[in-house]
Formats: sequence, structure tokens, C-alpha cells
Amino acid sequence: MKNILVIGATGQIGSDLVPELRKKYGNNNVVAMAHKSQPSEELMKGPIEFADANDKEALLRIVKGYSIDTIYHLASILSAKGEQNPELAWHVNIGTLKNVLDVARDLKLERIFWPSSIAAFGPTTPRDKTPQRTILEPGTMYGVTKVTGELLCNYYFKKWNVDVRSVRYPGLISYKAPPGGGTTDYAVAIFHEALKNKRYECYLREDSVLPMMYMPDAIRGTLQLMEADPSKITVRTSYNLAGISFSPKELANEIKKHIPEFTCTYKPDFRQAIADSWPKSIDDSQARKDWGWKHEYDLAKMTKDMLEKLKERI
Ligand code: AKB
Repeated sequence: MKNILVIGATGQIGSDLVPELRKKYGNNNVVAMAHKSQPSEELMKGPIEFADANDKEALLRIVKGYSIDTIYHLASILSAKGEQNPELAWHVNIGTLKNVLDVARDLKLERIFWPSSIAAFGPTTPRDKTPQRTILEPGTMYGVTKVTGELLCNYYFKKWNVDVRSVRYPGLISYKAPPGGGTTDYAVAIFHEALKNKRYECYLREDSVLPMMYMPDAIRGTLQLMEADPSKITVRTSYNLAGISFSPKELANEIKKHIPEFTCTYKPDFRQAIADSWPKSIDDSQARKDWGWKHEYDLAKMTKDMLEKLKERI
């Protein structure tokens, strides 16, 4: 039986991952850890702890108290917010990861998951079908923390055999929690505005293609990676993971098929430069080969499901 701790449980990924883990491993075996954000009613249905992952003593107390053997460490400051406060991005993204890896090494935990991102790539990276092993010179502090984090994970695995696993998530689209502070957030906000106001002003150019993924695919892929036999894991920095690539205009046109009155206008801001430095599409053949990754949602299927589920919620 597993005892799992999810750090950053109230965030975009945690809001979907915690219920899924509780379904799989039992409600009482998955502890949600929150810091400043108010947890949803769904998260409160199982064990929950409030602590700052930068506080190592608090982290140790929780891990020992619940005999935790697996940690999903999701707490992070995203790209756009990180540019407004790079100091905070470094403190949160790297300080907490170092604590989690130290605790995993010292208490000999079984397995750790930590997310990297397409933000690890930068303007000098090939933008089409970006390879698994390529140039990593990001232009944002968020990206710098992702490259640093990947190297740190690889180091802890090589030096102390900490079984830490990671994927480079593309922009994630979900209906449970609003994303906070990312560059790809438009692809979530557009659904909310389409349903509420039938119009949206996008902060990226209409032709700005980015790699994206619907949350059910991201959760399935994450669990698949975490359940894979250690002998199958050949990448200990972070796996490229791809779903769909589309532009704001392509997404707006897909939404229009369901809401014909919907209109989208475009007013690029500082996030455009971040988007321009990221890949358009990702080569994730290594993940497909090593542990059988396969995405299920294309643009049409994702848009239909997202509109249906979000409508029920709002
Ligand atoms: C962001 O936009 O910052 C994130 C990411 C791609 O990691 N969604």
C-alpha cells in the first residue's frame, strides 16, 4: 500500500491529481498539502496538511507522521508570474525541490514526481518537433528553475539513487482549477469567457502555436510514468511529453463550432515574448518508447469535453 503526499495540491495539476490518486490508492492514503490557497471541498474529503515546502522541519514532520513513501511535488511559480517576481520563483521552485529531494534521500523514500515544462527550452532551441536532448537556454526565471530542477533530479538519482521521475508538461488545460500565472493560461481563460460572455481578448497573437495538453491526458501520463518499472526509465532529467499543438485562432474556431456567437480578439502583451521563445511542437518519442505514453485528446475532443464539463461547473 502506498502513502502519498501531494505538495501544491490546490494548484492546477493537484486539483485533478489528488482525486485520481485517492480513487486509485484509497482516500486516506493520499495526503494533500496546501500552503496559501484555500482547498476545494473535493480536496478536503481526505487528509490535508497546511505547510510551506520551504520549511524542511514541517515537511519532515508530515512525511514521518503519515509514513509517506511517495511524493508528487507540484508547487511552483509559473512563467508569467515568475517574470514579475524572479526572486520568488527561484525561492519557491528550487528551495522546495531541494528540500523534497533531501528528505527523499535521507528517509529513503520510494519515489518522487516533479514536473518540468516546455519552459525549459528557449529561443535557441529548435522549435519544431523539439528533441528530447537539445539546447536548454531558457529566457525566463521559471525556465531557469526548470532546467536547474531537471539537473538536480538527475544528480540525486545518479549520486544517491533517489527514484525521481519527471515530465516536461506542455500548457495544460483543465476545468477544475484555474491556472495561475502561466503563459499558456489563455487556453483555459478562453473557455470560461466563451461560456460566460461569448467573447475573449487574448494576450497572445492569433497565430502563436504552442504545445498543449488536456488534463486527463496529463494525469494519465503522470501515473503511467510513476508506475513504470525503474528499468524502463532512461531519462532522469525530464521526459518530453506531447499532446496537441494549436494557435489561439485555431482554438477560437473550434469553440465557435459549439458557440457560434463567440468572438475572440487579440492584444499581445509581455507574455507574447515568452510564447515566442517556446517550441511549437514536441518530439516525445522517448516517452512513447520507454513507458508507452500515448495521448488521447485532439483539439476537437478536448474542446467538446472542456465545454461540457465547464458548463456543468459554472
Ligand atoms: C506556463 O505557461 O508557465 C506553464 C508551463 C507551460 O509550464 N503552463
